[in-house]
Amino acid sequence: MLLGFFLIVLLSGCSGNQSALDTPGHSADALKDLIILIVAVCTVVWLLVVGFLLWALARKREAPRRDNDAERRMRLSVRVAVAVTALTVAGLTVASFTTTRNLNSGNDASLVVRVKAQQWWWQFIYQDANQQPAFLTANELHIPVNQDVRLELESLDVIHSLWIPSLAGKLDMIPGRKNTITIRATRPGVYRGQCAEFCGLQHSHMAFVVVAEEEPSYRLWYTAQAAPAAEPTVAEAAAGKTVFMSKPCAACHTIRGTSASGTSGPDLTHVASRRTIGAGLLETTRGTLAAWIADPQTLKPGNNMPLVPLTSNELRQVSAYMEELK
Ligand code: HEC
Ligand SMILES: [Cu+2]
Repeated sequence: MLLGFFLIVLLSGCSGNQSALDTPGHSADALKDLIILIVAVCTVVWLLVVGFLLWALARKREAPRRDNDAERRMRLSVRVAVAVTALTVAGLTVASFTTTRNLNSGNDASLVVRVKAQQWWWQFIYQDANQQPAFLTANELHIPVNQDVRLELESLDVIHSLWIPSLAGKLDMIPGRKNTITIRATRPGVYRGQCAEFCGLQHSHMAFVVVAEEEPSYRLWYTAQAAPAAEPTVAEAAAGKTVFMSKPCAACHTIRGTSASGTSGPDLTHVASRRTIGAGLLETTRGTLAAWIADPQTLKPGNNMPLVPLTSNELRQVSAYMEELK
């Protein structure tokens, strides 16, 4: 009963959009096979050891015999045991070496995205065919299914680590260094990525979303993201735009097609098209946008957006503007 309960609790962690055991990703799949192989081998070894231990405990004690036959048998079994152990360890080493070697084989990726990690959010820079930046976005990566995507990983401050358990193993992001990882999703879906290296106060709120989709919908998304921001359609949002441009907001955030061109915060050109704000902290709605702008330091203490004082009218207007940035 109790065992069953623990098993259910344990196994419930095996599926979902952030699981290394539920793997629609090409290299995560290879890693999962490796995990299963190692766990299986270790289970067999453990059962053998415990079996022998129980057998030895239960055995009747005999008077020590010192004949040649018994000694020869003992020597032989020790040799066999050493050989089997060495072979097992060597086998696992080879398996893990070949798996990890094959992980990054996709160097002819059709899509390259530069990823810049910083406390505590992710900037994604989509590269065009000439390897020039096509557009920037944050905390939400879209990829076409069944294609290799090369992520070029950089960090702007401390060491971070990129991990999308459903798609690939993790890789550190080290200041002054460029690491690359190739990911491929084999079925459409929404997966979760997370910083996997403690990087300060809000490390746990440094997540992102990966949306793997069929080529046509990926193309639509790409075209929409590459376009400049939509002009406000209602008066409240238009007033919000004016407020945004006259406050420090514009010094930290870019909204393409406007005079806002700051770079220390996420690009907001299409902020409302993204599923979350605050790097996975809150689902994007008009309400959460307003809550965030009103008091970012209570929602995500220590993050690099200061509280910019606004009147309640200005807050309503700015939130209306943000909500229209689809
Ligand atoms: C000093 C720079 C700075 C100023 C000024 C600033 N922000 Fe930010 N903003 C940031 C940073 C940094 C983040 C990301 C915080 C995080 O997720 O850790 C952010 C996040 C946001 C987000 C969420 C975006 C996302 O995709 O997660 C919105 C919306 C936003 N800011 C709007 C505003 C508005 C509106 C103003 C003006 C009232 C403003 N910001 C002023 C730096 C700034
Ligand atoms: Cu981090």
